[in-house]
Amino acid sequence: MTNANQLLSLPAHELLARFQRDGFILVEGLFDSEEIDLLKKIGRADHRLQQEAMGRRDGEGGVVRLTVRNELENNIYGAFVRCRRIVDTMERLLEGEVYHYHHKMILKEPKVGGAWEWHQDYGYWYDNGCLFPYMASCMIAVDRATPANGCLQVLKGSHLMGRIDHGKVGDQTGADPERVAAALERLERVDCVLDPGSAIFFHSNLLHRSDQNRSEHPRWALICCYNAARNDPYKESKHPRYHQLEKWEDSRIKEIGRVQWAETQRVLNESSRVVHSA
Ligand SMILES: O=C(O)CCC(=O)C(=O)O
Repeated sequence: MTNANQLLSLPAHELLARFQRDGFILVEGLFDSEEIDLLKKIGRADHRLQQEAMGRRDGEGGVVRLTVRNELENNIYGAFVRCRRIVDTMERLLEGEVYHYHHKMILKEPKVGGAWEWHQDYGYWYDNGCLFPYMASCMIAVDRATPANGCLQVLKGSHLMGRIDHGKVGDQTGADPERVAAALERLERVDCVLDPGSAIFFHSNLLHRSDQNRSEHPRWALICCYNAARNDPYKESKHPRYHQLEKWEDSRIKEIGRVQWAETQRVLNESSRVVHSA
């Protein structure tokens, strides 16, 4: 695993060569403890985030829950999506300007969090008018992710297979099981064990999945998804066409997060005072 300093100082061609060979880059400690604590505290207290979460049945009797957003607000989620640490890296990996395609919080709760079938993100995004797989995501661990709580699993090098046909599995769309089985015999499966604040950048054609969360521990993750500006979709779809992404300095995460957390606490205290005095 690369640590954040090594990542930022790697020559562009080395980083790119690794991404092109494996289809992913794991980065330890991309965000520090204050940054990730703010994201966790704000997310856990965010009723709107949780109310707007949608459930998708997983075909194994579980349900995955996630909140997907196309819009960026002046809040901590927006600060992560816009931060240079992610966006500049994405631009190195996708070899040019990127824009925000969407972001999502995965809410994999203890005991009930559902599984994800093997899929490629481009298996879904292909239908959105994106001609090329010049798309990638950065998944940031909010909680520690391990095999026990259903961490992400990836099939190293599988992005080189190109886009695989996808079909329905439960409410999800999964990659053709016959090709996945053959790939599993040939490629290395990697469990992405991540501490809070660590992250994985991954190619949109990389096969990935995760198990249900049968543990006592939540496994939340923020996934920021980008498309290359030169891959502007040829038609409207549920995710946006090209629009310029305003990049923010990394320091904005703490600045905005501290203010948002103070406001969140004020509202929480206010409502607990109302409940107690009722
Ligand atoms: O969180 C996970 O386990 C997988 C999420 C995922 O694959 C996705 O959102 O496309």
